Amino acid sequence: MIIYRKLVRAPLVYIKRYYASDTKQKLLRVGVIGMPNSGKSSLINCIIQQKISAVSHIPHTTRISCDGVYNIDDTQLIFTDTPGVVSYREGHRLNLSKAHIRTPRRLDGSIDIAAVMVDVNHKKTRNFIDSNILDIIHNLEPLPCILIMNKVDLVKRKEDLLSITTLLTEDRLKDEWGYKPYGGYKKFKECFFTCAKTGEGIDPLMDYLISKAKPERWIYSEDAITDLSMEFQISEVFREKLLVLFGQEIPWQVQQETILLQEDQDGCIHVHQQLQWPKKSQCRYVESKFELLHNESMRELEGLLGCNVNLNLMIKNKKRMLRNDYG
Ligand SMILES: Nc1nc2c(ncn2[C@@H]2O[C@H](COP(=O)(O)OP(=O)(O)O)[C@@H](O)[C@H]2O)c(=O)[nH]1
Ligand SMILES: [Mg+2]
Repeated sequence: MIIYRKLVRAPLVYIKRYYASDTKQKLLRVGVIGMPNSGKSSLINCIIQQKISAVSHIPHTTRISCDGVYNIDDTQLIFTDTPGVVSYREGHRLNLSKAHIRTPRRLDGSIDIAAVMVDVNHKKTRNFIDSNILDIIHNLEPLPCILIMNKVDLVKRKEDLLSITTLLTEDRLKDEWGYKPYGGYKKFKECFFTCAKTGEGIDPLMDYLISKAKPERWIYSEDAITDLSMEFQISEVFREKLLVLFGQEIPWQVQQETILLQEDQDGCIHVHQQLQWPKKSQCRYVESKFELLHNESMRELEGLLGCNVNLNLMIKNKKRMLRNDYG
C-alpha cells in the first residue's frame, strides 16, 4: 500500500550523487531556457519518453524547474526544465511568483551547457533572441550554449529556416536606444532543428549532448527519471487538463491535493484527488466538463502509473462539496 499526503519533492536519495561501482560514468547537465510556449517541456518529455512536465498552449504552464533524467550506457544527461523567461516588469504584471521569474536566471553552477529554445513558427519572435535570454546567456559565459529551433513541422517554407538561423547566430546589436529588432548570439556552439511533438530532429541533438558529457559521477540513480515526487506529477496531470479544457482563471486559482494513493490487490491504483476553488461559479463551470476532465485525467494517470487507475475526483469550494465519488 502506498500513501502520500504531502506535496513534496523526491527523496534526497535521488538528489545526492549516485555512487555506483562503475567509475567510467559520464554526466552532462543541460539547462533548457526560452520564451514561454517555445516547447521546452515538450522537448524534455519527448526525450525522457514520459510526461514529467505539464504541456499546454497557454503560456507559463511550467511554474517550477524540474529535472528530466536520460541514461544511456555510461552517460547520464540531466535536462532542467525552466519556466519561460519573462522580464521582471512583465512577470509582475502577470502576477507571476518571484521564483517563477527568477528560476531561469539562476542556473549558474547547476548546469554544464545551456540550450536556448526558439519557436520558429512564431513570426513575431523567431528573428531575435529575447533580450532577457541574452542577458542570461551572457551571465552564464563561458558556459557553452546551443540553439534549438523548435516547431519546424509548422514552418511551411523550409527555406525560411535558413534566414532565421542566420539572424539568430549573429550578435543582436545594442545601442543607446536598446537592442536591434533582430539578431541573436554569435557564440552558439551548435544549432538544431526539432519537432518536440514527433521527435523529429532529436537524434542529432542527443548525439551531440552525449558527446559532450564529461567523466563525472552520476547525480541520479539508474532508474530515476525526474526529481519530482509522484504526487507532484499526479497533481500536474490535473493542472494540465484544466489548462487545456478551461484556460482563464480556472487553472490558476485551483488548490489541489492528492489525499490518498492506494494500490489494491489487483494492482489497480486508487487516486483520490481534490480540486478546490474559492467561488461556487468556478466549481459549476468545471462541473460542466467534469466527465471530460475525469476521463482524460484518468487516461493520462494510467499512462503515468503504468496500471489501471480508479479516480475519485472531488470538486469543492470552500463550503460544500459539489461532486463526489465519480470513480
Ligand atoms: N506543432 C508543434 N507544437 C509543439 C512543438 N513543441 C511544442 N508544441 C506545442 O507548443 C505548446 C507549448 O509547449 P510547451 O512544451 O508547454 O512549451 P514551454 O512553455 O516552452 O514549456 C504546446 O501546445 C505544445 O503541444 C512542436 O515541435 N511542434
Ligand atoms: Mg514548460
